[in-house]
Amino acid sequence: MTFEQWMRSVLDRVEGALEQYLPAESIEPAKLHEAMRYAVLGGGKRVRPLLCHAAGELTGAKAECLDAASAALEMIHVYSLVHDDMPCMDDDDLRRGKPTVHVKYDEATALLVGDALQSQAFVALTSDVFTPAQQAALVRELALASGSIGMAGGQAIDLASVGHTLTRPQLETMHRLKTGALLRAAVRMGALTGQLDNGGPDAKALQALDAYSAAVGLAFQVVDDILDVTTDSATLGKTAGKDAKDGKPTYVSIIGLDASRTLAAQLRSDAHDALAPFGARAQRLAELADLVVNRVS
Ligand code: GRG
Repeated sequence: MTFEQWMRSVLDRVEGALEQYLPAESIEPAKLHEAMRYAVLGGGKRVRPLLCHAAGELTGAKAECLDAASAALEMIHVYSLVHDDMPCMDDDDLRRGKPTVHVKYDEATALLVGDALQSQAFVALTSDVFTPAQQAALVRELALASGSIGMAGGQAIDLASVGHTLTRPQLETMHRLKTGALLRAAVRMGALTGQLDNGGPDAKALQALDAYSAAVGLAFQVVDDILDVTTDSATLGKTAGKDAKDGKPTYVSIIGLDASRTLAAQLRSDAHDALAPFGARAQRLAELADLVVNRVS
């Protein structure tokens, strides 16, 4: 199977899983469920589900478990986007090429969409496709990655940094939490699902996967900063040039465009190196590192 065919089949599965784990619009409160589905379905690159599936395939996880874990990861990710776009945070009106949730609906609905998606993610993780041990491990992994020592903490640092200069290590810490933690969780949750099936996690393999995730997570952010200044809003599906306009420190503002491109290439190579212990079995993860660095939106 080519990488494109593999991606297509995973993306189809993930779309089906999101359909399955999101409450139907016919269920009351219908407007909230409609808005949750508007936010989640039919858009986005689904990078976290792809990482989860690739890592799970490496450790022999069941596809239906990876679908549920992927749905949970994507719901947490979309909750963060919906809240991040609200006027009290980034105040953006375009996301995934569509009006943001508070523009399409209203602010109270956007707040509730994020809240409810967060809860629904944990409903998916406690579905009966998982054993009780898997449920506990996955819930802990996702809760830690999305809370104050993960994504929400990174967002707090981000908001506090507007208009200030950050050092490169400070910028790195912010991104490690804000975007890196959930990307890392995607890889770990995929891997843990398989390893728990096969009788316990392998610490060495998880260490190698963490090194891979650290490189991919940072590369994702460096590329995001590059695209923010080199690509138009229509291609990005979100407002381009927003970081500079908002006075946000970025890799481009701190080290410049050329050095940012060099850094992204270095991180791609670091990600590949981290996968060496797995050999050809890690092919999909390696291809995903390439995708993250070469993406144009
Ligand atoms: C509100 C608790 C809370 C957290 C928000 C992740 C985040 C924290 C905000 C997103 C803002 C942002 C643009 C971050 C830069 C990197 C990033 C996460 C981009 C969006 O993720 P993609 O590119 O989006 O994976 P798609 O739409 O493809 O899923």
